[in-house]
Amino acid sequence: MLISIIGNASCGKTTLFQALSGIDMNGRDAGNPASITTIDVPDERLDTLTKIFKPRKTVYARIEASDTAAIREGDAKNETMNPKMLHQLRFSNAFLLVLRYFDNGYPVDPVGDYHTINTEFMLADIAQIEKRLERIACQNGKKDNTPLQQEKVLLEECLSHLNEGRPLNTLPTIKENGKALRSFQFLSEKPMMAVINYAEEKGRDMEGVLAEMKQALPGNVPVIATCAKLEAELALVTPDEQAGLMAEFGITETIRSTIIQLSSRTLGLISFLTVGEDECRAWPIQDGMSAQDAAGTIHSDFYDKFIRAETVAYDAFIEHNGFAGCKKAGLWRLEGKTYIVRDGDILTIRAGN
Ligand SMILES: Nc1nc2c(ncn2[C@@H]2O[C@H](COP(=O)(O)OP(=O)(O)O)[C@@H](O)[C@H]2O)c(=O)[nH]1
Ligand SMILES: [Mg+2]
Repeated sequence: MLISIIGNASCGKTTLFQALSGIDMNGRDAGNPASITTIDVPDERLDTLTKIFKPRKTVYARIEASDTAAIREGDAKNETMNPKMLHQLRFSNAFLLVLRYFDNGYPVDPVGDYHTINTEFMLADIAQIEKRLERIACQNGKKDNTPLQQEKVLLEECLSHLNEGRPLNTLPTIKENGKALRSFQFLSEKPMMAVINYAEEKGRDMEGVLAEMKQALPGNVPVIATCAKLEAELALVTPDEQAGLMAEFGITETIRSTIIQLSSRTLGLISFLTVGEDECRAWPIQDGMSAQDAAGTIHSDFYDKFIRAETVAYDAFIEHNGFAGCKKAGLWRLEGKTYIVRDGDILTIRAGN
């Protein structure tokens, strides 16, 4: 799962990247699309299982976060978006939009900044759809082709939605026809989270600002607030110093932790767990995934040759002291292909040879 940090110039993207990654970005190539970090998702269940199984390796669910260059008004129309960056944006799973709320000499206008970027994304999608529709029109002249016709109908629906100034993540057709349209990687289809980046003033009450932003931005864009500059410093100091600074500034949870949780929610992710002496691991999957699909995330062979998933809920495993206790209590199950995996299921996949 890749989350790209986006925003306009000097809104604090690289500063927030430092807060998330703990990498000192001072003097580094700001906005280099290659600035990418892997974040382990903390999981107390996995910590407990690690104590029990003492495996050689513990692997947490992971999220990747990436810094990007600024997106400017006119980028889509003028095709001035760096192709490497556009490629990275298209392959992101979600966006973390930084909205500047500190004074840097330019007017503070977070809602306007949101609309600027949202508009660029919609224009980029419009350009992509129009190109594709032109190609379909050329091919269609030759012979009637039903899949192409269906694609055309879908794309025209997307286009008219965009032409009304609405991003594709508000179009129900997109969800229903996700597979047919996935290869386009539309920018305005991807989930967006907004981070209000405010100046470091001690004890500043951001609740009012947050409430105002939640009103002003679309309902499907969750909004959080932070002082990225302060958080970027927190990410580089020792845990003791961090605790001291957090107390001094009244920060109860780091932005890193808030963003990890918000990203998992926004992406609809849950984790199933695998255990053993070799490895204990959390596997992030989309909520609603079947046991066979979940098995496929471990190995494609597990998908192809899936037989059953031995399944125990984490809570039951703890309460009944392991697999044997769960078997006795009737809480050890053999689930088939279509079983919908739940968050915290401990799975052992049985597959054929
Ligand atoms: N006052 C204040 N300045 C910030 C904050 N976050 C970033 N800045 C400053 O804004 C400038 C641009 O930040 P940077 O992270 O490089 O922005 P980017 O262009 O979006 O990557 C730098 O001088 C930062 O120190 C903040 O929370 N408060
Ligand atoms: Mg930058």
